[in-house]
Amino acid sequence: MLIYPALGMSGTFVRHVPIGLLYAAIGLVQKKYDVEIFDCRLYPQNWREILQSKLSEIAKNILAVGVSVMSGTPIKSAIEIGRMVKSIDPEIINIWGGPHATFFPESILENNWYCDIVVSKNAVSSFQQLATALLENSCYSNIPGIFYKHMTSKEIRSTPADCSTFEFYDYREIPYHLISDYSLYGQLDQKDKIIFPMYSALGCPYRCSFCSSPAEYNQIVGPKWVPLPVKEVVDHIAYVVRKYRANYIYFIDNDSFVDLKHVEAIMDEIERQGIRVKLGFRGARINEIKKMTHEFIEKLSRCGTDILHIGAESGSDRILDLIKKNCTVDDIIECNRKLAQHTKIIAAYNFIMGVPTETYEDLVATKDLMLKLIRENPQCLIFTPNKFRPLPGTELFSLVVNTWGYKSPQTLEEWVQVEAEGDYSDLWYTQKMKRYCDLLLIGSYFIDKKIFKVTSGGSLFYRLLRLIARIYYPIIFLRMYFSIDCFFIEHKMYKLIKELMPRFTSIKGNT
Ligand code: B12
Ligand code: SF4
Repeated sequence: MLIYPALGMSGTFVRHVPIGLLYAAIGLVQKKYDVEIFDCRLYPQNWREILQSKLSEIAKNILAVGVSVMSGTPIKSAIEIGRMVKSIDPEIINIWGGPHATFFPESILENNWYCDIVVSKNAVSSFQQLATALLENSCYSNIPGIFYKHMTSKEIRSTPADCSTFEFYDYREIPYHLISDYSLYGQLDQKDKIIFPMYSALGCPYRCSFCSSPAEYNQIVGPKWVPLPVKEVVDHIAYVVRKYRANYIYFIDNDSFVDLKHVEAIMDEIERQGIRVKLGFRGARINEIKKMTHEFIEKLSRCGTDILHIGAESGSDRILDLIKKNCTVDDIIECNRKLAQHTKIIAAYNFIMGVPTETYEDLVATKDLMLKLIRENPQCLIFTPNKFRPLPGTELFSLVVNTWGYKSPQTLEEWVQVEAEGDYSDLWYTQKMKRYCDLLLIGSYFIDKKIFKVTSGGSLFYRLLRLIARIYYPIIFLRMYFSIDCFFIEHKMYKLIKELMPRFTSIKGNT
């Protein structure tokens, strides 16, 4: 049984198809093993009871439970799942995979009795070999990318993963049939959207100093960014449109626009095949948008693109330089003006805050940039800024270790706190900066009036949110404009709401 855990605040608004689990299942389905997927996010209020009874019912037939784990809040529910599984039947093997397992496998096994094996990195083939070894009761210690505790010594042992190539599977191998109802997935209250996440390219050639990708692709032999064959991408789109009535494709590439000709060829093929579908891209950089012509953007728009997630990151040239974004603040402004002319495409900006050496003035510059982007492109979105987290293997990690003696979280419980919206503050945050980060966080929810742009307000939940946004907008605008972060009771209220929110779901208006 493969399980997707409950997520934190971001999971309240976005619930995309758990393709990490579908990919992990590829090798198992090839071998004709029985695989079932359980997605805790579908039952926000009572996933524990439902899972408990399901597991109890079929415990004797379960060889292993596999959980997909991202860093942060998902770890909390993954721990609960592990404990539940072991309390039902200690013989069931509990395996963790996913991004946290890939980046920090040891943190999962140390001092934890509820997880037996971790599968890191290119997981499809390793997971298949592991399942076979477990079924045949044979040794799994030589399978690449596996971490486990030695039976007697309890020492953590591992076999290096083979990371010299990207893991690529033909779309026909993805076992989409393991999910019975795709209409349960989506985002916000966008009821009519059937969203399918998909790759158009793998890897990333850039070296942003805060990001885990450069370390992740370090061992790849050859190019660090590989575009998938155009025909394969578009046939994949046509397949999910035809078979699962998908009407929205989210390209989850780290970066889709390294080679503009590749994207253009995909658009041409979509037009040639006459596929009617909306498209979203989550990986776009300013230096790439700078190269886009109006004709190129028009083609994106004509073929259905309605959103580009763009890494703007900071309003300070010094910080942009430090994090290696290959762009200046003026470039960001110029690109925003260019995109503003294409009204069907929303420019959605990501920001990062709390970067080491960032000053209060840098944060104010970021706020000024946010306001300018909205002023000059009223339809743009400002995503909630990510709080900088030092990830081992990144360039900035060495800086914070050497300068501030930073130690990364050691236990899983500590990793739970490492959330983009978390309340943790690192050694280089002054109280003044921390307060300002809180202002930017709360401000980002309201300042672009996103609730009116991306939701229909059809359900009670979203009608209420819209009302709150309408009343609060003038207050947060003044706070941001004049940088007033004192008596910030809104942040305290936000923290309270954040605790309660994940118990409910507001996806597609179901609360
Ligand atoms: C879509 C997405 C989301 C979605 C959630 C996904 C969903 N199903 O709804 C949303 C929007 C909610 C989200 C939120 C966040 N995300 Co996100 N997200 C992604 C994204 C773009 C795609 C994930 C995906 O589907 N990948 C495709 C699948 C095939 O890959 P995969 O999940 O890694 O699965 C493979 C292996 O990990 C493994 N595997 C997966 N599960 C399992 C289970 C078992 C048992 C086994 C054996 C193997 C296995 O098998 C697969 C094939 O090898 C990735 C970037 C990327 N391109 O991967 C970031 C990424 C996963 N996110 C990231 C981050 C930082 C975040 C946020 C903190 C961002 C934020 N500002 O809030 C939040 C955190 C959420 C939380 N803590 O609750 C980081 C990971 C950080 C980490 N250490 O966990 C990534 C890698 C982006 C990056 N480079 O920084 N995210
Ligand atoms: S932030 Fe984006 S562009 Fe930069 S290295 Fe990471 S994945 Fe690549």
